[in-house]
Amino acid sequence: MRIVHNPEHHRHDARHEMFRGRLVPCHETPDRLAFVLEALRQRPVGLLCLPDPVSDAVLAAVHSPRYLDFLAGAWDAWVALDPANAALDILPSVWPVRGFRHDVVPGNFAAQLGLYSFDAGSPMVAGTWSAARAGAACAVTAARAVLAGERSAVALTRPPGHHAGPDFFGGYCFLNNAALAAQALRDGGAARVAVLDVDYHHGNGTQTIFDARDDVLTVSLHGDPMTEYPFFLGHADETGQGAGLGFNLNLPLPRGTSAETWFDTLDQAAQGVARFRPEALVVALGVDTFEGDPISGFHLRSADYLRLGERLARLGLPTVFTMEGGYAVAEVGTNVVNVLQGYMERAP
Ligand code: Q9C
Ligand code: ZN
Repeated sequence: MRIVHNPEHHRHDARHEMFRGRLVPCHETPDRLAFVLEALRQRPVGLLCLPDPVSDAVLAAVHSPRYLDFLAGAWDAWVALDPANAALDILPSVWPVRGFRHDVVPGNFAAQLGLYSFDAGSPMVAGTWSAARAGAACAVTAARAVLAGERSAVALTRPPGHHAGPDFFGGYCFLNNAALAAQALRDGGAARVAVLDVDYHHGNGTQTIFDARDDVLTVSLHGDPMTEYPFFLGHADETGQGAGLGFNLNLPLPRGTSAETWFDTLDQAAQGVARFRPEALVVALGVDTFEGDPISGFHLRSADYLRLGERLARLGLPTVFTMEGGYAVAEVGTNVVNVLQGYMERAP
């Protein structure tokens, strides 16, 4: 197993996210990844390596050029609004809802922020673009390792990616690492690729990116969006659009769902993947399904992540993992490495 880790991740280190009328400390912090690296030092389930750089064209296969330009220039534009902004995180506060124009990019940077985002909980700082871009490189490098014959590879990175769409950020995500890995697998010759998202939250960005395509199946099991973030997508009746009809599977579960029910639902997700007969698999691996997670509501325990890894290996597919959520920081390392160890015990 090749483990591609992001040497720039610590540069994405924001202070506050907006939550119900106040700024609260960020959940998505650099120590999340430090704990995974520490757990890997104690249990070396794979070979650690660094990413190869990624070209603009590779990013543009998933994200719109105007969105990529916006991200690349965001920090400078923020400081240009007011030099005092250099001491503040970037957060949006105005959005173009139904009836507003999305085709005209406003000149005002605060307005651009709203055009390209869907929440005020995903701050950007000076190093966010470097960190996100190096993370995308991890995803593509991991996919290419699998194309070159590795059985499995991991994009061990943050910020996470599965909420980021073709031209928007949110949910702590800026570039969709799982989608970039899936696209790299397609471009490298895999005829059909499945993305299986096991994060607590619906993978809305990945679903949107591949919604009209029949070459990438997207499957997500997650907290029911009626009550859980990201709220506005992730229902069971979303099955794809146009040529992609029948190639999206959502399995929403109520907050409070037990590990037993979650694993039964994982079996349904795995059956959906197997029916598609993919040539490769991308696992969007969030461990915010953990019982101790501060922002989520499922009840998996640390030992359950070994089982999850075994279940994923049983699909018998070349696999790329991308690291998504998980905010019980001290346990994130154990839980992520448990998945990888469980996988390796069955698919060395
Ligand atoms: N005060 C991922 O797991 N809202 N994103 C949380 C908590 C946003 C989660 C509010 C949750 C986003 C990748
Ligand atoms: Zn999540």
